[in-house]
Amino acid sequence: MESALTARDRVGVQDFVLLENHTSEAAFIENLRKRFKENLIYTYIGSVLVSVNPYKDLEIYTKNHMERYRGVNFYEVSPHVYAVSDNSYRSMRTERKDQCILISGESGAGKTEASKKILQYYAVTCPASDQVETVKDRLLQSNPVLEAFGNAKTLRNDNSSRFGKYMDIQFDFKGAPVGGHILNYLLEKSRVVHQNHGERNFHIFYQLIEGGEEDLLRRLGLERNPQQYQYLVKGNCPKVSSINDRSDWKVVRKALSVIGFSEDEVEELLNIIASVLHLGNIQYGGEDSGNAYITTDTQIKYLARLLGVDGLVLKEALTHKTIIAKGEELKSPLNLEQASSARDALSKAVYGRTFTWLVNKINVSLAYKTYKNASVIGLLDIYGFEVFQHNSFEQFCINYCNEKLQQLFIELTLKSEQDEYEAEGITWEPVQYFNNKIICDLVEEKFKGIISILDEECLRPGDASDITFLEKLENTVGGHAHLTTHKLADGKTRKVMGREEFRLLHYAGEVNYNVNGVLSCTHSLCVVHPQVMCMSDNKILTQCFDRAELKDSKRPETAATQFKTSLAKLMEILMSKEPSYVRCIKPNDAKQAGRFDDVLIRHQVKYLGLMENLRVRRAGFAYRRHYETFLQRYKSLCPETWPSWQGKLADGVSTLVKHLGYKPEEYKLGRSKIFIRFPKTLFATEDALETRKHSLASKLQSSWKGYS
Ligand code: AOV
Ligand code: MG
Repeated sequence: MESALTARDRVGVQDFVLLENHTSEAAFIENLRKRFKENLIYTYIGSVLVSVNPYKDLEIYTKNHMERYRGVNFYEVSPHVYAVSDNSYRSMRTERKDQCILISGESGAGKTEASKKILQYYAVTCPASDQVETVKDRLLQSNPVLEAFGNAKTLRNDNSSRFGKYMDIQFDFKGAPVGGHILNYLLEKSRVVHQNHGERNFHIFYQLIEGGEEDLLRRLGLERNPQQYQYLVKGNCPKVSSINDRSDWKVVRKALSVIGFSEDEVEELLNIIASVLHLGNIQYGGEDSGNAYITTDTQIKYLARLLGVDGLVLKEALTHKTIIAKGEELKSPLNLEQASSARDALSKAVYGRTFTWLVNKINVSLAYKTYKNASVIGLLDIYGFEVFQHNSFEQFCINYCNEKLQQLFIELTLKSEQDEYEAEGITWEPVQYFNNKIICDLVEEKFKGIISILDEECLRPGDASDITFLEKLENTVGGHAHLTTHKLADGKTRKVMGREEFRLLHYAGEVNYNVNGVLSCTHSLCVVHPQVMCMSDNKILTQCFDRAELKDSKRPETAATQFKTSLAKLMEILMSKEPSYVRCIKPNDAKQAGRFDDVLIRHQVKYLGLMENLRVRRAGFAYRRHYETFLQRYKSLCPETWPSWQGKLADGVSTLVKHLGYKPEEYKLGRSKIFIRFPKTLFATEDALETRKHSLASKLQSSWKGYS
């Protein structure tokens, strides 16, 4: 049998705090690599779980595995996302404190997969009743539905989340999951009308076209060929080898009915999806400078039928703009370019609002009657940090969201660590962090943050444009250490950057953002669309486009401010709960199994602040354990504590470590835990335990031989 020492050589340590050289980044990466090679994708830093995406299915998510982690102490089993799930669950039950699990990492690192594993763990291991079975099913089935409508293939990830998601799982007093609630954050709507090369629109479009039954497609006026649709051809990537749209379609259809969608509702939902495709195929005639007219009447006919609106009214809305002045409606014709963007704006609005409707509908189906008495575990799975060749307003929001999450991580890990040392009465030295608050402030500060400046330009009447926004940015925050524009201080221009770009130095790296279209992106919808859409016969659309909105003359909030406000609320929710962390790492950019790209991984280790995290965790003491746990595990090594210790736990531990020969400088006894300074001390004890087990086993064997 392999000794504990050689096993450590081969598979590394399962908690980074046990590394001999804990300040060495090289040692950190080496440990990750060793484990990754052995398919050990999980490693702890104390209680933080680090996960490396294996890009292949591992046999570690079976029911047996789940059982192994159920009710077992964190450190007694190998690191796993189930251990984190179980730990949160038990804290919720025993300490009666709401929990949250925060999953972070860049696009493609494995956040969504981790969140699904956690949900599955609860669905399988938590107590259940008949009614609970339905809730469990609905919780699980909400995933394929939301992914169909809110995920898409990007260059970074074949199943990339294009919306942020925070999900509360509610448990009753018996610890059974009884309900849930989902908050969604800013869907990347621009994808509905445009995709970068090599990317796709949202999965649902392809699923419907590939998987939809013949008569369904006929009713919707769709052909079974994605290439026919302008909104699906921009990325030139209709098929993805890792995705089976046809079978996914079946999964989604089934999920919709498990969640409780009626046949009528599904029909109306699909009418909307088909309408978006028809909208995309509307073509205009007319000169650039002249008035646009619609040349594709078939599309209008389908749209009128599917949406239940009058064809002429729709045509008018797609070629004219309506201004209400002094209570009177004034209509003026649009030119070609304006008309196309009016069409695209309508498509984005329809899709975006339908998505929100979908989330609300799922929430109704997950609602738990006596929510107030429930305990909660919140799961946060957002879109990860991403950089593309072309980054727009939406990437800006996605990356800003990641900044906020990193900020939360910094504040909470630092704080909770400090609290623990204080609570246990142990002195320690604070560790220096790179604090990304400076970047969060640059984005969100009142009056001089980027969002404030954007708002100002959005709401300013007159000549405001994307470029005046950029100029204002230059004038207000041009000198900021984390922001660059193409203008240099001496008036010259920077070659590496376009005229329409600004660059942010994020905690995770540099990103150039293009301001082209940013103003129209953040502006609210012009009034004509709600007007047409509330006339629709489609019940979903009448719920999405409310007549009341037409009367509301208040200045609408911009999309940027709405996003900022919703993030602030999210941070409040998370702060009110006890957090656990899963830090996901992407091993390579090729989405390939077995490839461990050093440079890429080192970069992530750096910006996720894992080394600092480790240093804080090690500040003084590598390891800590509750007296009870420590005694339970090692009591067999000391005749005085074995088989059971009668006195106080602290005295038992004290007796045990003295017997083991721990020197006073090697450990400290806190109020409820023992703190061990060096990993080697614990290793020696682990090895002693191993040796004892072996000698017991061989004694047992030889005594059996005596009988035979
Ligand atoms: P993300 O959520 O972090 O990216 P995903 O969770 O979607 O990333 O993971 C991307 C892909 O990696 C998945 O589709 C799987 O193929 C694979 N993968 C991830 N985790 C595992 C695992 N534990 N076991 C096997 N395969 C895995 V984004 O949503 O783009 O930020 O916005
Ligand atoms: Mg995701």
